[in-house]
Amino acid sequence: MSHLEKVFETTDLLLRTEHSLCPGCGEPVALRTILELIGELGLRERTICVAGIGCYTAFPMIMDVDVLQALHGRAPSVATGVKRVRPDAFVFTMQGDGDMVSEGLQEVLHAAARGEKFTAVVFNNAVFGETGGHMTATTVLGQHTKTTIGGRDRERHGNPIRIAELIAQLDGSAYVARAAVHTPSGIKLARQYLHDAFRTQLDGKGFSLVEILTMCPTDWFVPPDQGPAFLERNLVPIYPLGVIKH
Ligand SMILES: Cc1ncc(C[n+]2csc(CCOP(=O)(O)OP(=O)(O)O)c2C)c(N)n1
Ligand code: SF4
Ligand SMILES: [Mg+2]
Repeated sequence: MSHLEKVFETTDLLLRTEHSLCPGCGEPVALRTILELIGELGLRERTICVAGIGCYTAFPMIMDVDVLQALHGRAPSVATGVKRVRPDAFVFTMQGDGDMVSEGLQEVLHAAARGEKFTAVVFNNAVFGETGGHMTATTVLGQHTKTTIGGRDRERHGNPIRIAELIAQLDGSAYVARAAVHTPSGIKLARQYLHDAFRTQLDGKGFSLVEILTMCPTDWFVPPDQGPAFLERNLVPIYPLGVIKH
């Protein structure tokens, strides 16, 4: 094991520290936080992740927990089936804003309204990252993407959707929070919110969702080290961090 691996090794549920995502991407940070918690809560043998399709679809290769691959946007329905058949399992979905909010919005709304007892995790980077950076339903007004070259325009493209607030309105949701992984204190809060969402599921209280704002420097057209500042400046004002429902 190299010195670098020792420094970054925080959980043996992460099989390797190398990944195929871009430098400065926020999704690997979010993944590590999730896996650390699963290890600490002793959920390793009981965990089933249902993955959507986006850059994070590369993660099952480096996660030492069971993963089912869902079609675009359909992870909440697959997770519903898994949790109903295996109520003893710890089930979480891993989706992006494109997958959850653009492609599969009805899936997550209905799962939340039904009060399905799994945890939905959504990495919101406000773009379809994997396919080259097109606008999603969460792209903020003024944001430049491959399909909103002049910036997202309210008249032409509509307003962004705040998925966490939407889910919080539904009676079946028991815990909803929004975090970000662009600063050390942000990661600490993300960890706390994920912990509380996981506990909600373990206590059988209903549907839980944690939205995690993640950096996508590649499709924000900024250098990797500018990602956190871009997130703070452009995403946090539209998507305020904190617990929305508990
Ligand atoms: C050319 C092309 N168009 C569309 C798709 C379908 N597709 C796969 S991943 C993806 C983007 C998912 O975006 P998101 O869930 O936000 O994840 P991110 O990549 O941003 O992490 C889309 C649209 C595809 N695979 N290839
Ligand atoms: S395109 Fe964006 S979300 Fe995808 S790996 Fe690169 S930085 Fe991460
Ligand atoms: Mg995305």
